[in-house]
Amino acid sequence: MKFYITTPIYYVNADPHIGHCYTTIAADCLSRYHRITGKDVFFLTGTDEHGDKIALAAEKKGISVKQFTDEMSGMFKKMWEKIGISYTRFIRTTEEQHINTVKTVFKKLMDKGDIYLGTYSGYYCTPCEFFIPKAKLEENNPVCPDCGRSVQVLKENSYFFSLSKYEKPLLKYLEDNPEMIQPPFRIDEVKNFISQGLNDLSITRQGAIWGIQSPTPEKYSVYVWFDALLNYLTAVDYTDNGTTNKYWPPDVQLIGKDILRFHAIIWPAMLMALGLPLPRMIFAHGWWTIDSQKISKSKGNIIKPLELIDRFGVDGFRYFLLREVPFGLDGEYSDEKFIKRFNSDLANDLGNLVNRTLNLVEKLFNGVIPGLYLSTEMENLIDTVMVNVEHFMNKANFSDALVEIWKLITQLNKLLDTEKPWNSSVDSAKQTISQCIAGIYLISLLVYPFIPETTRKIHVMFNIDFSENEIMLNKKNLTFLNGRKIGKREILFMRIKK
Ligand code: ME8
Repeated sequence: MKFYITTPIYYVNADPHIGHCYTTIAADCLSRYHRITGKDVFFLTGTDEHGDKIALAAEKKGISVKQFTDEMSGMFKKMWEKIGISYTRFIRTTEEQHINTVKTVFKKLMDKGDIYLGTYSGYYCTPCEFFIPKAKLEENNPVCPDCGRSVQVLKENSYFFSLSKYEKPLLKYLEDNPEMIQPPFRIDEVKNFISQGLNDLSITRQGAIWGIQSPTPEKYSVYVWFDALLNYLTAVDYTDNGTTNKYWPPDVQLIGKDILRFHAIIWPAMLMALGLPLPRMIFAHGWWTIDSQKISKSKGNIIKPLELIDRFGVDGFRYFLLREVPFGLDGEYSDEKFIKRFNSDLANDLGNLVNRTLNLVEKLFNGVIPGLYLSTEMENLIDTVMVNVEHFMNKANFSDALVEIWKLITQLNKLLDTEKPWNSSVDSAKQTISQCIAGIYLISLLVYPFIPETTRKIHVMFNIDFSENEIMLNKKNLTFLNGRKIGKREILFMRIKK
């Protein structure tokens, strides 16, 4: 019943932007969902703090790298607090425990013969932290094939990880376990890449100043990606004996598609070399774009999360990101889309349902919930929605899970429209209202992983003690709602004018 979920650890050379929030909110949503279905969740996120570009960013600011990484890592923590990220562990690659893990793994693989000394001759892209094979470079134009920036020429002694040795075992593993790579359309890309042949990977840098020292006679820095990927092992207390705590292996590793090869090729090969079980699912989501360009610091087309949160609230922000675009595909960001989604789904559908229902409880029943009733039709709909939400959440399909939940919201709004409890007999009004109350309560649980602050607000309006630890997704025992005096009403989502 354990559930281990990770996000990438983010580079600290720039403030968190909408893309970083996207992956982290998605991981938070899955964590919350699995918690309220009774799992023991371990949710890992953190910051990636080594590499020349971090050292350069600190130098530019005129402060020490230590001070810079402390400050920037703190910015990420602050942002996660602001948007309700319920992580279990925030890891930093500059931590002692992590440095030890990297050295331990390095030594182990050296002892095994999977790390050896050689010479690297080729190109390196510092912004991408990527060794570029000669075949990938256009003649006379040595720029990075990924980011288009100029590359550095390197010729130096280096330790190598014998990635090529794992080419066949990895292909076989992916044949046997295709579900490890999600969404399913990504697996061919990974397999094709492996089939073209894997080169051994240079995993040390001679000149790099800011990195973990290799446990070798020469004083080299460990390559940042070799260092960074191992954070997922540090967090589960990897030891010299090769053991971990109960959370290994990861159940879901969320990443953006930009870093799929690192996670779907190098990472599993490292784990195979260590003799550890591989992650159950590596999910590469798409990019938020503007004019079809990836939103990124280097492109300078950043969308600032705090500005959106000021306008739409934390839940408006979370909802948009999880609902607007099927997880896995790219999504073009626009203000208009944001406003439309907010007004139609949150203000009109959910907000109105809650407001109308509680207004009627006040007007018709002196603010006391008038009984508990669910028609067979509504019971069936709830059962179907619960089953479908589970199905979609197991596939990290957030938008379809929300579509399911909204079916229930739409149905209850329809019920109010057709039954018109303000204009019907007391008995009929009781049935309609109590049905809406039960429905809203269940909706408040179903939306909790996505928009937890809204759940809290609904519970306060229902006059229920709100304790996140006690939220459980089951529809049994709603009797505590019966005869309860409701609390003070508030508007959940104010319509936004353009
Ligand atoms: O790659 N749309 O860190 P990073 C969606 N440190 N997601 C986006 C995005 C966008 N426009 N821009 C960024 C690194 N992301 C390494 C990872 S892990 C062992 C080391 C998200 O700061 C997405 O999850 O460049 C992407 O993979 C990640 O931020 C890259 O963050």
